[in-house]
This record gives sequence, C-alpha cells and structure tokens, in this order.
Amino acid sequence: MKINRVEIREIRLPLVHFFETSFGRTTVRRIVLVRTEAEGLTGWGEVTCGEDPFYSHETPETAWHILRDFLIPWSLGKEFASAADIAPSFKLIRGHNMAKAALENSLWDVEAQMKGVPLWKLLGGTLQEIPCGVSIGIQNTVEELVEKIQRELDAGYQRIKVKIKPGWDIEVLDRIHSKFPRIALMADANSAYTLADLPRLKLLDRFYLMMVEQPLGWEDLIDHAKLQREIATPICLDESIHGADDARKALEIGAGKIINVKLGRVGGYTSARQVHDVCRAKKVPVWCGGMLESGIGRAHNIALSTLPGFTLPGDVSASKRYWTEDIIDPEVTVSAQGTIHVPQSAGLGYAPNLERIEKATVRKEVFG
Ligand code: OSB
Ligand code: MG
Repeated sequence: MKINRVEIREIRLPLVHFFETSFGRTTVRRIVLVRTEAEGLTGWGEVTCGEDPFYSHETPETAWHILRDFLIPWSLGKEFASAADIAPSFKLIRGHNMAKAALENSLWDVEAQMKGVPLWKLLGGTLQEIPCGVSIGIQNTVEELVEKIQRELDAGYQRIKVKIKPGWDIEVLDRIHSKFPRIALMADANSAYTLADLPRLKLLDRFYLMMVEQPLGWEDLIDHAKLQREIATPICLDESIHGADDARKALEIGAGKIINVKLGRVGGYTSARQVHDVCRAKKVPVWCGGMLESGIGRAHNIALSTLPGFTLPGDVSASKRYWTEDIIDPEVTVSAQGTIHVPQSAGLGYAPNLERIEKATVRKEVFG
C-alpha cells in the first residue's frame, strides 16, 4: 500500500454531559482526525488525547506537530506491505503514541477495505457481540451519580465504572454498594493516590469491586505491585502501560491482575495486539478502554474488542451517551443486553459523515 495523501483536521464536539475525572472536567472535545488515501481508498483514524496534558503528555497541539513534522513526511509516498509495517518505521520517535496510533489505524482501515474484509476480522478478532460497560464521571452530587447508574443499568450495560479521587471515594462507593449490592462495579482513580493513602485504599476491599483502575502514579509499576500485595481488590493498569514490554514487566512483578488496553495509549493496533498477546499467554484478562472518542475512534475500539482476550466489558458504549449527533453512520448503538454487534461490511464498518465532520472542523492541513 502506497500512501498518496494524508489529511489532518481538528474538530470540536460538545459532550452531551460534562465528564469529570480526578484530573478535571471536560465539556467540549477537541479531536484530531487523520484521513489517509492509499490504493485509491480512504482510511480514518482518531487521535485520542485529552485537551490538556493531564491524562498523558499528549494534546491536540503535540499530535498535530508530530503528525505534520514527522509521521506524515516519513510515510508519504512510502510502500507498506501491510498496515502492521508502519509501526516499526515510527520507532525512532519516543512516545507520542496517540499521534502514531491515529495514522497507523487509518492504514488498517485502508488495508481491510482493500482486502474486502471487516477490520476486526483482519485483526484476528473472533467475538461478534462485544460486552459493554460504562464509565461515569464524578458528578456534582452523589444523588446524581446514583441516578445515572440506575439509568445505565436500565439501558442494559453489564458493568459500571465510577471515577474516584480523595474526597469522592469510600463514602460514594458505600452509597452505591448499599443501593446496588449485586452489580459489577469498579472504580478508576486516574493516578489520584500514593502509597501514603494505603489505609484508605485498603477500605476498597469492602465493596468487592471487580477492580480498581490506576490508583497510583501514571508511570508507576513498582508501587502498584506493593499495593497489590496489600489489597484483595484486583488492580487494573491503564496509564502505566504503553506497550507489550510494560505489560510483561507489570505482570512479572505483580503490579496488577487486569490490563485496560487503549489503542492510542499503546500506539496503535500493532502494539495493542502485542499487549493482548502478552496478557493472553498469562491468562490475564484485558478490556478496551475509552477516551471519549468520536465515532471514528469508537469504531476502532469496537474492532479491537473482538480479539479473544477481551473477556471483560469495556468502556465502549453508545454514541448517544456522548454526542447529540455522532460523525459516523450508523451511530454506535448498544443492545438491551449491553452488547454491540460488530459490523459485517469491509473496513471500519461505520461510514464517516463528511458533512457533519466538515461542520465541526476548525482547522485542516493536507499533505501529498
Ligand atoms: O481513565 O479510562 C480513563 C476518559 C478520559 C480519559 C481517561 C479515561 C476516560 C474514561 C472514559 O474513563 C471512557 C469513555 O467513556 O470513553
Ligand atoms: Mg482509566
């Protein structure tokens, strides 16, 4: 596949409801989309970074810079036997995984169309109905949170994740646990604690959570291993895992028992599959995380979630939870059983709606 033309654009999409984590509140998303032309076909990818460098170092500005000045010039006019071959050519660039993933994933979309198969099949996916959970942010009041949980359970979602931080943790979980004692519940701290909080973190064991996600430092493995020896609640790593090597080391030292795989954070499909394989060989479950993606990133998450090791419900949920109008057709819908049926058409399986994308665009640059 020869890449003839790449277009990057930034769109702005207001969220239906603000999303708050331990590091802050988001109301409008700034999303960089990548559109790649090769072999007369068009593939799409999404940069999944946050607006601010709070989840990771990447922002729309850094992704734009790395795509414009490095990844795109290095790829234009080049011949790749398969999309999997583009990742090694980015190796010299340290980090910037979300920028890399957007370009790599767009080429996977092209390759799947070229071969006339759904992207998930090209990846080696087997699951055709994926289990879905929801991630619910910090709310203004606990009452509002309880109402939201009820709504998502009524919609059929199989697992509830709530965000926690010091001051919004044990008391909140206690309320949820007494109201919904039997639900599959988990908590995500986004690195809001340190080992100094050990007494408080030990209290999590009261709630029989499925897991606690990234309680400690955003690059830490060592302290997570110490914490895991002190608590019964399984630790799930998110921020700390940037690729298969991190996953291997984390499992070797017992830093966690579950891994959240995000396409952007690990740098694209090639790396995501490697993380999946490392975990699967050790019988460690993985699930697909979310980054408040537009339909394009969401469609990629669905494809990833079909790999056989994705045995736990992911943070991949319906478009309407995020957007009044998504930028793909059809939008992502979730069944009353809390599942997504994977698309059967070639490529991504959801068509980018160019009119809506154009309307949301605030800047655009074309290469090639
Ligand atoms: O830690 O999983 C996270 C959103 C933004 C940044 C980090 C995270 C999240 C989510 C939302 O939990 C998942 C989603 O619904 O897309
Ligand atoms: Mg997380």
